[in-house]
Amino acid sequence: KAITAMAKQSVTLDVLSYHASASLDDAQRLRTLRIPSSAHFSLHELAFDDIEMTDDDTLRACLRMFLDLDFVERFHIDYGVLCRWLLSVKKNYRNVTYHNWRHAFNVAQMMFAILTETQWWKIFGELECLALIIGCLCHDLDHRGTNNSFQIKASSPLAQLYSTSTMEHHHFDQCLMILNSPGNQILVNLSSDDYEKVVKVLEDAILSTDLAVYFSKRNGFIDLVSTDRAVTPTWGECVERRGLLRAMLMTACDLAAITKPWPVERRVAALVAGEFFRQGDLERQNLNLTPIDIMNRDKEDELPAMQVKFIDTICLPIYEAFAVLSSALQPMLDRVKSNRAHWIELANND
Ligand code: 5BB
Ligand code: ZN
Repeated sequence: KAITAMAKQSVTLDVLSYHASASLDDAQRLRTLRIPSSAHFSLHELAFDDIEMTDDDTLRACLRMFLDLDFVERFHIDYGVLCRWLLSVKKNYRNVTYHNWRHAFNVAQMMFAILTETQWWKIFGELECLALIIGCLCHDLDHRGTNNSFQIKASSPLAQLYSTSTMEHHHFDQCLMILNSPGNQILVNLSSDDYEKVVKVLEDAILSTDLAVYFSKRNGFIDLVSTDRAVTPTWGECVERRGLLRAMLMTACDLAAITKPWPVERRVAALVAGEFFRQGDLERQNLNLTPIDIMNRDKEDELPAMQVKFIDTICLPIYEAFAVLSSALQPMLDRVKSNRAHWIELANND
C-alpha cells in the first residue's frame, strides 16, 4: 500500500520515538569496571553459554571484544562513548522471551569466535569486522517478539514503512539512530569515506538476517563452496565473495543456538517457542486469526518435529558449507547433527 510522503513522515516519527539513550551516569559506572580477559569469559568458544553471566558481565564481554579486535585503538573510539553506546544498544532491546539483548549478545559472541578461530578476520579487515560486530549487537534492535508476517497482517506502522524485510529495516534504523545520538557516536572519528563503508556493510549485515534474504543467497554460496572448498586470501580480494560470506555468517551466528550443546539448545528452543506462542495468542486475540502450527499453543507436542524440520531445511545446509570452508567450524556441524538426534528421539517418544 502506498502512503503519502506526509503520512510516511508521521509514521516515521511514531516509530522512531521509542528510541532512548542510556544515561551518562550508567556509562560512567561501566567505564570504571575492570574488563577480564576473553579467556575468563570463554569468548573464543563456539560452545559458549551466557547463562551464568550477569548483565554487567555481558557488557564487559562486549568491551573485551572491541579491545581485543583492536577497534578502540584503530578507530580512535572514545572509551566512555563506547560504554554509553553499548548501554543504549542494550536498553533498546525489549523484554521479549527470545529476541532480547541476550540473543544479540550471543550472536555477537559467535561472530567474534568464528572470526578469530578461523582467522577470517584477516580476510575482512578491521573495517568490515567492526561492521559485523556492531551489526550482530544491533541486528534485532527493538524487536517486539512478532515476525514480519505479523506486522503485515496487523498493518503495523512498521509494515506501512517497509513492505519487505520489515523488522530488519527497523533494526537497521534503530542502529543508525543510536550511532547518531549525542554521546553515543562511536564512529565519529572515522574518515567520512570509512564511515560510509562501515554503514553500508552494517546495513547489508542487518538486512541479511531476514530469512528470505538468506534463502535468496544460499544456493550461490553453496555453489561457491563446492568449487572453492576453503576461504583463501583470494576471497579477501573479491568484493562479491566477501559480501556473500558476510551475509551467510550473519545467518550462521543468528541461528547458532542450534549448534550449541544439547542443554543450551533445549533451553533456547523453549524461549523461541514461548515467543512464537505469544505471537499466536496475539493473532487470535487482536486479529481474530488461527495461528499457524508453530505459533499455536495447542500444537506444543509437535515442537520436536518442527525443530527437526528447521534443522533439515534451514540449518544443516549452512553449517555443512561452513564446515567445508574451515575445519575449525566442524564442531558446530557435529552439534547440529547431535541435536537433531535428540529432537528425533523426543519426537518419537510420544
Ligand atoms: C522457520 C521460518 N518461519 C518463517 C516459519 C517456521 N520455520 S521452521 O518450520 O523452520 C521452524 C523454526 C519451526 C519452529 C521453530 O521453533 C519452534 C520452537 C523454528 C525455530 N526457529 N527454532 C529455533 O530453534 C530457532 Br533458533 C529458530 C529461529 C527463530 C528466529 C526466526 C528468525 C530467523 C532469522 C534468520
Ligand atoms: Zn536474531
